[in-house]
Amino acid sequence: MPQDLPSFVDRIRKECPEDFVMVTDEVDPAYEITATVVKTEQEARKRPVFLFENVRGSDFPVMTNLHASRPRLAMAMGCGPREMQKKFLHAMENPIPPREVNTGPCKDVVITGDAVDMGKIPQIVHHGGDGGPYITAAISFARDPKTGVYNCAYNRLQITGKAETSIHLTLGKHLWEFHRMAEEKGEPLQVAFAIGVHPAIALGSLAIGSIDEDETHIMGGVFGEAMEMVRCETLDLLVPAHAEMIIEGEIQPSGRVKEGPFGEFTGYSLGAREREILKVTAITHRKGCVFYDMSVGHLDHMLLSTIPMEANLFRAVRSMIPSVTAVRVPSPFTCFVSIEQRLKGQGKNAILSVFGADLYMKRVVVVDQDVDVFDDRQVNWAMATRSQPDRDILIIPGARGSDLDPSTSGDDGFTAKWGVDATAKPLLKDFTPRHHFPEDVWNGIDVKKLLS
Ligand SMILES: Cc1cc2nc3c(=O)[nH]c(=O)nc-3n(C[C@H](O)[C@H](O)[C@H](O)COP(=O)(O)O)c2cc1C
Ligand SMILES: [Mn+2]
Repeated sequence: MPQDLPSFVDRIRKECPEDFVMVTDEVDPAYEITATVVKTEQEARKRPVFLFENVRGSDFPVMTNLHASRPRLAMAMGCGPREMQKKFLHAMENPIPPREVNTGPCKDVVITGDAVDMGKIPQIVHHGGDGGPYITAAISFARDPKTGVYNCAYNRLQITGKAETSIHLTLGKHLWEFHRMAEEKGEPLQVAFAIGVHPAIALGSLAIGSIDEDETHIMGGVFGEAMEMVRCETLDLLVPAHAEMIIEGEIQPSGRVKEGPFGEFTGYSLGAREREILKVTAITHRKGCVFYDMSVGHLDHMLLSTIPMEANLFRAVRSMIPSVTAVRVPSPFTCFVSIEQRLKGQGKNAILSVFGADLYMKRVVVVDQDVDVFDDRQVNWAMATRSQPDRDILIIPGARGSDLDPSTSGDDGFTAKWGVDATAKPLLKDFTPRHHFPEDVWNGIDVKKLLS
């Protein structure tokens, strides 16, 4: 399977031409790209892939919004939109190690030393109030200083100099932990970033699991074959050979730089913070490289990240409750779970499983299997009619969550968490009955005939 972004976009252009929009007029990288995506979704209810050919101040065209459609993501995974969670779980459980190759398109152009200039890449500002231009689609590749195991994640970079950026490391996440280990020894942490990749790589990087789970193997699992990787120019690291662009650098063991404000995925802008510094040592890219920009906080971002999150949460709940039926992450920090509750107490166990499996989760609602977690009305109905707040709400004070949750402001992610056990008590089969009809009456009504 082709492992690059342009081949996948060519498929979209051929198979669903209405899903691709080329903008040839010059656009301003400040606000105009993100605003175009958001206004198109709001006014026309359309979410095409955009290619802005002519971006002021840069030779690179900019692509965005590729991940804003579940059918497109499903196409990249080679399955239907409803099978994505299962397919991703299969990739997590059947990882395929990468294959090192000698070279690849990401090495067409190699820029090192004084020639490195972050000012040459598009200087994209996403929302009003942002502190400056950001790279929002950079996928980090780094190795555990102790075990050598790779970790991958999206980490945003604010361009702060010719060969310098800040980096946002969520407190308590894996790259943050790597950096802590390196910092303790007074050493920089080598990190390479892939920008502009096939969605299989984007999805794999967002796998949630143990620090020992290697996301490059999960990327292979999603591809269904080993991912091809090449050696960096200035670092002892491998990166995807078919990426559009690679940025190589080192997170400094000391010093911080002002980062932000930035319009976060939560829909809020948080103020400026002091963050770690990345010194850029090389930029390599494909000839004719398209610079990918993630429309941060919008569907491009939100749809992409929910599939890996839901797959992991399903795995976690299933390890405790074999009869789990569905898991959904409908909005930031929130999870809905449905279970076929066989024994009293499994509703609460489902809440505990979710909190144990994902740092970001702060609110969990558990319902019975007759409630569709993909229908918010049904979840609300179950909460209102099957739970008693004094009995069924579980509050966990003083835990750790996302440092980007504005309600923990000032405390950077030190948060309470809450779960609602909205399953029927003691068990659904013993609960007061729902509306139903005698089967022969129901089956005897021919709606098609009535309406014809
Ligand atoms: C577009 C996008 C941007 C993100 N930006 C950041 C970021 O700046 N810092 C961060 O720590 N996580 C960010 N994330 C979330 C991480 O990539 C995600 O939590 C990842 O699974 C963490 O990897 P880990 O579990 O291996 O630590 C972003 C995710 C997406 C989809
Ligand atoms: Mn990880």
